[in-house]
Formats: sequence, C-alpha cells, structure tokens
Amino acid sequence: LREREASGRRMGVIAGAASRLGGTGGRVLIVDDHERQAQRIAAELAIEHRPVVESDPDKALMTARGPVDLVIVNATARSFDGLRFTAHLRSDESTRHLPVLAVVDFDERARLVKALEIGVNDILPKPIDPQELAARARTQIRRKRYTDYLRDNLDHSLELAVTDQLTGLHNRRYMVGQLEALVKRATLGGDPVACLLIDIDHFKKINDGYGHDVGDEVLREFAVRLASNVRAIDLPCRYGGEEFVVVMPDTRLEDAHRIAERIRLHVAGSPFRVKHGEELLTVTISVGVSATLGPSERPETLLKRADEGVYEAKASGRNKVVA
Ligand code: GH3
Ligand code: MG
Ligand code: MG
Ligand code: MG
Repeated sequence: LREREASGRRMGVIAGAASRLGGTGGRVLIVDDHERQAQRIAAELAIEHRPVVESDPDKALMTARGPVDLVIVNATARSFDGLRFTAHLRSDESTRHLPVLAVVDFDERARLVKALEIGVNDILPKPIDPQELAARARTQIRRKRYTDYLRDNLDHSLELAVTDQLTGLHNRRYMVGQLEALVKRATLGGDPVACLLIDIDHFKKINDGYGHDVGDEVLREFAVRLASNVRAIDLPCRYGGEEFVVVMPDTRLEDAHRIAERIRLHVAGSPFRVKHGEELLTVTISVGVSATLGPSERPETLLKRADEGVYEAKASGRNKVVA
C-alpha cells in the first residue's frame, strides 16, 4: 500500500511535469497481471506520460479503444496470453494502429520471435531498465504521433480531391469515377443507371445584376436544395460552373424524370434568399435526363443524352425537364 501511495504521489507531481512538456507525454495502457512489475512500469512512465494499468485483457481491449498512445503488454502473463491479446488489438479496426511494446525475457527466444511475428512494434526485455523503458516508449509514441498526423492529412487530401469546395457536393472527378463503375455494371446486365444534367437558367444575369458573390450564394443554396431532394443512394455533384449532375444508381428513366421534376419545382417554387435575406431571387433550372440503354452504353453517351435534354429544355423556354 505504501508503495502505491508513493507512486500515486509521484504521479501527481509528474502529471504537472507532463503538461509542462507540452503534450510530448502520452497515454500508456499497461496490460499486466503481475502487479509489482506493472506498478513499477507505471511509476517510471508517470515521469513523462499518463499510465493506466489493466490486469484483465477484456477490460484492457475496451480501454484500448479510447484515447491511448501506447500499449505495453506482458508477453508472459500468468492469467492471460499477452500475444493473443496483441493479435486481438491488431484485428480490431479501432486499435490496429496502436504501437505495442511486449515485455519479454530475453532468454525466451521462441516467445520473443513469436511476439515479433505477431506484430509487436518493439520488445522490452526483462529485467526492465528504466531508461530503456523511457526511450522505447518515447520512440513509439513519437512514431505514432507522426503516423496519426500523416493519416489525418491523407484523409483530408482524399476528401479535398473528391469534394467541390464551393458547394460541398462531390466534384466532377468523383462523379466520373462513380458513373464509370455504375455504367460498366449496368452494361454487364446489372441495374440501370440514370443521370440528370442540371443547368441554372440565365445564371449570367444573376452574376451581372447582383455580383459574383450573390451568384456563389445561389450556387450554394441550390446545392442544399438539390441534396435534400434526391435519395440517399443518389450522387449529387457539381459538374462545373452552374452545372450539376446527379448520378442515380438502380434507377429507370421514368423514376429519374419524376425526381428531376420534383427538384425543378422545389427550385422554381420558392425564391432564393440572398444577401443575408435582403434580396429574394427567383431561380429556375433546365434539366436533361438519361438512363442506360444497352450493352454498348458508355458514361460519355449517357452524359451526352442528358446534355441534349438540357439543350432542348433551353430551346423550348427553360424551367423544364426533358428526358
Ligand atoms: P443559360 O440559361 O443559357 O444557361 O444561361 P446562363 O447565363 O446560365 O449560361 P452561361 O453559360 O452563359 O453562363 C454561365 C455563367 O456562370 C458564366 C460564368 O461566369 C458563371 N459562373 C461559372 N462558375 C461560377 C462560379 O463558381 N460562381 C459564380 N458566381 N459564377 C460562375
Ligand atoms: Mg451552363
Ligand atoms: Mg450555358
Ligand atoms: Mg446556365
């Protein structure tokens, strides 16, 4: 008990030290049923990190799903198999990236090799040397921070690559990729794909009359109305400028036509509020609709027929849907 009180006091001092270090400290989960060894590791790590000890592997797996930066597991625990525990960590999506240090006796070569094979990031040989523990833990946490940073950046870049920045809809590149896959599937005997091409009527007049910023506001408001009037499976995208495409999987021409009509009415039916509500603008759209016809269909031909629909809608007075 005295030992625990001492380490508790030490942790209190240390928590302050860790925060002064400006976040170089990490949360370390120590999975060990050997209490004395676990407390010794925890006390050493508390100088720099926030350690937590768990002797039950099931509880440890739950804890590992939370904010943890490093797992230290006793590979020769008595009441559970530390390597099986590591394999569990590796098989769970939310914990598979966690660095793992395995505490193992250096003489136990077979166990050591098994630990490395199972994918522990490093070995912590017994008897545990405090400085070695600190160095190995720090290295793993630093590496994790870096890979987390790279992963976040990659996610962000991937998101940017498929999103239209003005409206938040999918961009043209993403749309083309999805359309290619869906049309291919349709031509191989799969479900039909439909496509809407939407062009805002006299958009140039909005820009000329109210300014480019108001034009942008209209595009954003249109994107909101568009997204709220298609189904969850549909892909509303900004095709470029004031043109939009909706790719509709598993959809027949008649159904696409009906949805296009609903969008048209929802746009023309109530004016757009722009300039913080000061100005009300009536906006209309012309829509061309197409759907896959047969085995020779290509994404380009599908888009071309939708474009011909738009042309016809414009020629016959705008604010129309032509299939
Ligand atoms: P129509 O009814 O025949 O489609 O006429 P329109 O004026 O809509 O068509 P046009 O293609 O002549 O003009 C489209 C305009 O959209 C021209 C371009 O400056 C403007 N535009 C393109 N991208 C943007 C944008 O991101 N923001 C704004 N505000 N305007 C844009
Ligand atoms: Mg246009
Ligand atoms: Mg035009
Ligand atoms: Mg236009």
